[in-house]
Order: sequence, then C-alpha cells, then structure tokens
Amino acid sequence: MSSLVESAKKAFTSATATEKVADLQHDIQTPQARDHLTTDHGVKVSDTDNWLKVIGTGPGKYNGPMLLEDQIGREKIHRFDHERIPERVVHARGAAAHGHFKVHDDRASKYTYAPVLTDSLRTTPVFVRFSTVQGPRGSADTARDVRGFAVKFYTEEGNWDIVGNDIPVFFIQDAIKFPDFVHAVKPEPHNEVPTGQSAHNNFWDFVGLQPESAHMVMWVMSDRGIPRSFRMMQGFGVNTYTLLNDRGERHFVKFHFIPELGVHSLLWDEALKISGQDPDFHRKDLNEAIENGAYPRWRFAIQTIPEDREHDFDFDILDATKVWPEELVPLEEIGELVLNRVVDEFFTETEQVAFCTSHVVPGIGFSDDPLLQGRNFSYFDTQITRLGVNFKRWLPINRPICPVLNHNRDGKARHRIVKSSINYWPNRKNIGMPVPAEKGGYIEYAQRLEGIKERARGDKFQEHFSHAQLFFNSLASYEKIHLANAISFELSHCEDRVVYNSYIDVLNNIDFFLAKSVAGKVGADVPSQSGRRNHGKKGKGLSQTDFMPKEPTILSRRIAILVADGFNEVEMQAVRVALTTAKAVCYIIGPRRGRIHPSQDTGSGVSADHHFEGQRSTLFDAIYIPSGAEHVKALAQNGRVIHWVRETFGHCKPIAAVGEAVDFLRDVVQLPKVDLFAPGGRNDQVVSSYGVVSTGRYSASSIIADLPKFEAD
Ligand code: HDD
Repeated sequence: MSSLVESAKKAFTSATATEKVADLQHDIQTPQARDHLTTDHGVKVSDTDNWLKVIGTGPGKYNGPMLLEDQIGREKIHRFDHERIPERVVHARGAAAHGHFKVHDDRASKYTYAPVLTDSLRTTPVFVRFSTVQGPRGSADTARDVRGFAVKFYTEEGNWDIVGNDIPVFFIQDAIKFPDFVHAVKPEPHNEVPTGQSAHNNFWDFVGLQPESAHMVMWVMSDRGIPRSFRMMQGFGVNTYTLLNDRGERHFVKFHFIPELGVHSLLWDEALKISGQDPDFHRKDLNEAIENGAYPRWRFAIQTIPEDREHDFDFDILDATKVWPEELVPLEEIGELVLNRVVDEFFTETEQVAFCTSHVVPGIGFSDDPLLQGRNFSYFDTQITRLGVNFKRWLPINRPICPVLNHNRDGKARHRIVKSSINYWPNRKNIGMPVPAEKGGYIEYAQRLEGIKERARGDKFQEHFSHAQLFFNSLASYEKIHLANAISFELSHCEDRVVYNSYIDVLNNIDFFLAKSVAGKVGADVPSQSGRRNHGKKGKGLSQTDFMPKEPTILSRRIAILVADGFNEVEMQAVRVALTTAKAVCYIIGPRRGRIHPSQDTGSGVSADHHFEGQRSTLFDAIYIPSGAEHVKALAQNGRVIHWVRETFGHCKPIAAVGEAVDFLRDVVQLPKVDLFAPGGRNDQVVSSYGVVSTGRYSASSIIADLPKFEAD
C-alpha cells in the first residue's frame, strides 16, 4: 500500500476535535526573533530598505538611477502587486473562528446515519465565518444587512458545510433570480453608491416588484438586521436539506443554531454611529470574547418532516421564503457548537475558507428546494474563480481531516507530488491506487421521479404574505416600531416616488397600520384601506424576546467606568470585582489615558484604558459612575462626559451611579427621583445588588412612548 494511502488511513482513524488544529500546524510558520529574511527562492536578504542604485559623485550621489537588475526589490514589489484575490461577490466582509461541535446523544439516528449528528463520543472540529452581504471587504460591521453564518464541519467522513444566515428565510425562491437580486442590492452601477446599505432606489424597486421578498424584507428591517454581536445571533441553514437513516427512510430537515447569550441587537442610532466610530466592532467583539474565555456557544437544533408529510402544509416546505412554524414542526435540540480559538492569520484562514452547499456527507442530502439546487452549482464555481481548482485539497483551511485521494489532476497551485504512473480508473495495476469504496461511500437516495420539463413554480410558491404577517404579528411592540422606523429610513433614501409608493403597496398587503405609518413618514401616498387582510396569527421563536437567556447574564458585556481625579476607589473596585466576577468586561474611561488619582485614602489610583474622547458610549453596554465629590464635579464640567451619559440613557442602557454621582445623573438626564430608584432592566441585577441605581434597557420610557399605535392594531 502506498505511503500516501497509509498516512491518509492514519488520519482517518485518529480524527478528533484537535485533528484540524494539528493538521493546520503543518502549515503554520512562527518566525523567531533572530530568523533571517530571505527571498522566496531562499537566498538571505541583508537590505530590504534600499533599492539597488547607481551611486554617483557629488552632493546628489545617492539619488540613483535605480537598477532594474535588483531581483530582491523586484520580487518584493511583484509579490505585493499580486496580493489581492477577487473578494467574494457577496459576503465579502467577514470574521471567523475555530471551534468544535458535539451532539448530546444518538437521538438523531432515527433520521440519519451521519456520525457527525449521531455519535456523541465524537467532537468534530469546525470553522465558522460570519459576514455581511452587501458591503465590500472594507465596509463597516454594523450596516443594516443579513449576516452570513457559515459552518465548516471537518468530519471523519469529509467536510460538511452549512452555509447559512442569521435569518431563516431568503429574498428569492429560485436561484435563477440571484444575479438580479444581488445587482439590485449592491451599489448602483453608474456611481457605485451606496456602500454597505440597501437604502437606495434599486433595492426597493426590485423587492417592490418581487413580492416573494416581502417576508425576508420584514426580517432584515427588524432588529435582526443590526445584531449586537455575532455571538448573539441565531444561525439558520435556511434551505431544506434531507436526512437519510439506515432503514433507507428520508426526512426533510432545517438546521438551527441558537445562541446561549440570547438574541440581541443594537439600536439603529447605535449602529449608525458605530459604523464610523469602530467599523470593526463585530470582528473585534468576536476575538475579544474568545480571548477573554467567554467562548461563544450555540445550541444546535433540527426540524424534521417525514417524506410522506411533504404536502401536508399550506406552504411548500421547499420554499426558502417560508419558515416551518415551530407550532407545526417543533425544534429538537441535539447538539452544541462552541468557538474557542481565534484565527492566526486572516488571509489564509478567513479569506481563503471556501464554503459550498454541495459539501455534504453520507446520511445528509439535498432536497428539490430550487434555491438550494442552484446554490450547489454556484459556490463551487465561485471558489474556482477566487482560489483555483485546488482550493479544497491543498489550501490548509479547506483541507479535510480524512484522506483525499482521487484522479483529479493538475490545475493552478497543485502542491503534493503523487508518485504513480496511473491517473485514471479502471486501471491495469489496481495496486497502491485509490479504488471505489466498497462501503461508507456517499449514496444518493433513490428518489422516484417522473415529469415534464418546464420553467414554472408550484401553486404554494405563489403566496407571499402569510408568513410576512406571521412574523410582523409576532414582534413585541417596540420591535414593530423599530421595524417601521427602519423601513422609513430606507425609503427616505429612495428619491424615486414610483419606488417608495410601490413598496407601500407591498406593506399594505402585510399590515395596513404599518403601511400607513411608513407612508406618512416618507411622503408616499397613504393607503385609505387595507390591502390583504392581516390574519392576526402569531408564532413562537420569531420575536427576539423569545430568545432571552434562561438566566439573565452580563457575561462578556462591555461596561465603561467613568472616572476623574478624586473618585472613590474602594467603592469602584468593589463594583468592578462584582462585575468581572459576573464575567463582564470593564474599561476605565478618564480624562487621560494613564493614572487617575482617587480621593484621599481610598486607594492608589487606577490606570484609565481610554480618555473620554477616545471612545464613545455606543461601544459599551452599560456605564457606571462611582462616587467622589471632586471627581463628580470634574465630570459635570466636561461636555463629552455629559454626552456619554445622555447618549447611554437615550439608548436605554443600564446606568449605575453612586453617592454624588446620583445627583449628577439625575441632573444630566433630567430624570425624576422616582424613576431613578426603580431598577427593572434585564442587565442590572449585579449593579443593583450593590445598592446603586440603574435604568434597564427595556424599561425606559423613551422606547415605549408611541406603543399604543400598534397595540391598537
Ligand atoms: Fe450565498 C456566499 C449564504 C443564496 C451564491 N452565501 C455566501 C456566504 C453565505 C451565504 C453565508 C458566505 C460564505 C463565506 O463565509 O465564505 N446564500 C446564503 C444563503 C442563501 C444564499 C443563506 C439562501 C438560502 N447564494 C445564494 C444563491 C446563490 C448564492 C441563491 C447563487 C445562485 N453565495 C453565493 C456565492 C458566494 C456566496 C456567489 C459568494 C462567495 C462565496 O459564495 O463563497 O457563490
């Protein structure tokens, strides 16, 4: 047996969660302090700062000319000129991390024989990439957009990719519409505006004329479009896949990831500001959490429908613009996904990772979902453009942990040398060469088919508003207000009256009051009567409020402690310890970076992480202001600090204040005394147990001011 097969077999039998980490080690180079620079052909380089030139005479003798002969200078520039590969046509901006996946037990074996979903002794390594869709690689993280949620499972049977989103439905039903959709949402072709936004004529024109997008538009315009963190989003496989069990039975399946921290969003005002203040907010958040040991976790669940019940629903279960309501198809929680290692190098891992919906393993298959079928073609194709034909086998991040042996040959960037005179099957030698597997091979389900060729969609694919209504009705009142405001923001950016008027017609088929509310704000014709009647039904698991963590938690939340000279250090440290014990991440913000002096006898001072101008309240989940007469006086005289406090209050975040700081807080936010002592927010348990005051994110009056409008609906 060839050594290639031998080593491949070894890898096959010894795969563990650390297998991918070990596998990547072969390709990791860690330069040491005294290593020499070399050219790419290995020759040592002693000067990498000066191009080879002719040294003349006189005062300008070092001015050249420069010589083309300099192969060291030329190689450096050539390599630089070719550093970029095509960015992804969509989902160009992303951040990723390594981790692992485990199932709790073998309960899914009634649906599938795939060990990754049934073998609880296995820990499967994963690589997960999150992304925004519209913007280029350099766009801001907090744009209103769908977020990609792509998971690569390095299983012992080969790589399995779930290429999903943070929203369970999609804009279109048939893959043939994807180029139209992407052209419409991307910057307009004549001026390449706008970047990272769907707020423009072309997007709203398209979705107005394409009512199958209505449900997805509701999700993107809801708070789901501006997540607080990648760690606080759900993940969905979106498409309908299938599972095959060892009795040969097939079930349709949807995949769900549910974040341990709950589902949380930014406010639109925060998202807009963070886009400028810290465009890397989400990618930093992911790394910060992992480096602080607050490993992001998701519960993994499936929804399944036996093959013979495919047509039992009033929607088509292969239509990616519909959810499978949990009341009809309950979720079964079967496993857990954890991210615990940041990437070592962005390009080789996050940029070169290549997901394909067509990557499935035995026991998992496709359905006739027309979006999925088109995706199966598209991803493979796009990776060949981005990375070349050898993207799977030799790029370390894409390389499976099990053997890869076949007769695919050549193409750009093929790395390994295969020692054999045979590169086809069948062959006369049949020794030391890969042969078709006798067992364990991928087996397609023997699906009975008959029909005629036609470009058409089924009857149930023609209904577009019922699930959009279900989603809208299920939102909490403040979520509905956010949604109406978001659509109003977007339509306000469309100058063409035809565009915003036609979208009001779509909204009127979802909810009359929503359509009226938006039309009134954006100067459109206000409908006088309802389009389609709202059925009034609500569903479970659609509002974010259904995903609060079981126990309130401040794990990994960012808290700013505002201090000036003269603060009470004893008290501040007590609160800080309480917060960090509850696993919040505290930052000291002061009048300067460096030492801030406490009031007499209360301590030796603390070192501020940032000064007041260096950060903004939007980058934190809460603030705390300790007591101390001199320090509070200084804070009260600082306009930026006043802005910090007012903005935090306006965003309905918890604010804690002690002693003199309580009066300061009351003055700054002009809050009556009675409100100050009414803690009730979700994040304030720790601080309130220390006897300090707080306002909760969901209890502040500003957010519920105009609720009755929707309540009346
Ligand atoms: Fe797609 C990338 C998710 C429909 C064609 N898509 C891409 C990524 C995600 C999704 C998360 C980024 C993966 C990464 O991090 O590298 N796409 C979806 C979802 C869809 C969907 C959830 C609907 C259910 N996509 C879709 C269709 C097509 C594509 C219908 C084409 C017919 N998608 C692509 C692509 C991309 C891509 C052009 C761009 C870069 C890449 O694949 O690797 O092939």
